[in-house]
Amino acid sequence: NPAGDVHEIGNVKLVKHPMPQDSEVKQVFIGLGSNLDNPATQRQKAIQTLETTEKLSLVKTSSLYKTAPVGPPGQSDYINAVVEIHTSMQPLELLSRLQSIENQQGRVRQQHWGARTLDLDILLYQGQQICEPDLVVPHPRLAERNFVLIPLLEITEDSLEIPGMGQLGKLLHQCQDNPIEKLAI
Ligand code: A4P
Ligand code: MG
Repeated sequence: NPAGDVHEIGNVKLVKHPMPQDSEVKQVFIGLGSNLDNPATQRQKAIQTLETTEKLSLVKTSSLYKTAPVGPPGQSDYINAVVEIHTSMQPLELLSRLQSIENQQGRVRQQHWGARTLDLDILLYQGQQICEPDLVVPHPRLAERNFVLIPLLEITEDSLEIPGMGQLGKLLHQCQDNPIEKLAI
């Protein structure tokens, strides 16, 4: 029955409609990175904004990690963290919401992999693989980056399956060591 399951109780008909796909809540992990303009404050502001964003709820937040920069030399250390959210936003809608949060916090795109006030990357979206011009999920460089894998492991588990890449614990084992320090705050 395309209109949903029909159950009859006495002479009362109950129709159970399937939830429309778009309103389903998805489990998503987001990577935060900042190395400009007081990174710890940037991360705090970003989390506050996420907490008050519609169609999104914050589930878990990793510790802050101080990490050595990957990319152009001469940049300051980064602060990295990972958060788990539940959202009913579709992937591209979420991406554009995250980009507007980046812009709101003064993100200026200059150099590829260059210094930034705030970078919000979609690491994982409900176990899905997405390959669109503006969005690739899982984040393609996730497995090379201990500053993503370590905070992700802190709020998940070794056995987490990264679609197309393998288990989180194994990826971390194979990943190159880049200086990283867990902060007590
Ligand atoms: N895009 C595609 N897939 C995604 C995704 N899964 N999540 C597109 C977010 N965006 C995604 O990103 C460029 C474009 O990627 C976006 O327009 C979006 O459509 P951007 O944030 O504008 O530019 P970017 O961040 O400079 O480029 P990119 O390639 O995303 O850089 P990465 O890979 O994020 O690296 N070192 C340390 N220690 N810690 C860091 O956090 N981050 C970077 C940036 C370099 N070095 C670092 C760190
Ligand atoms: Mg980015």
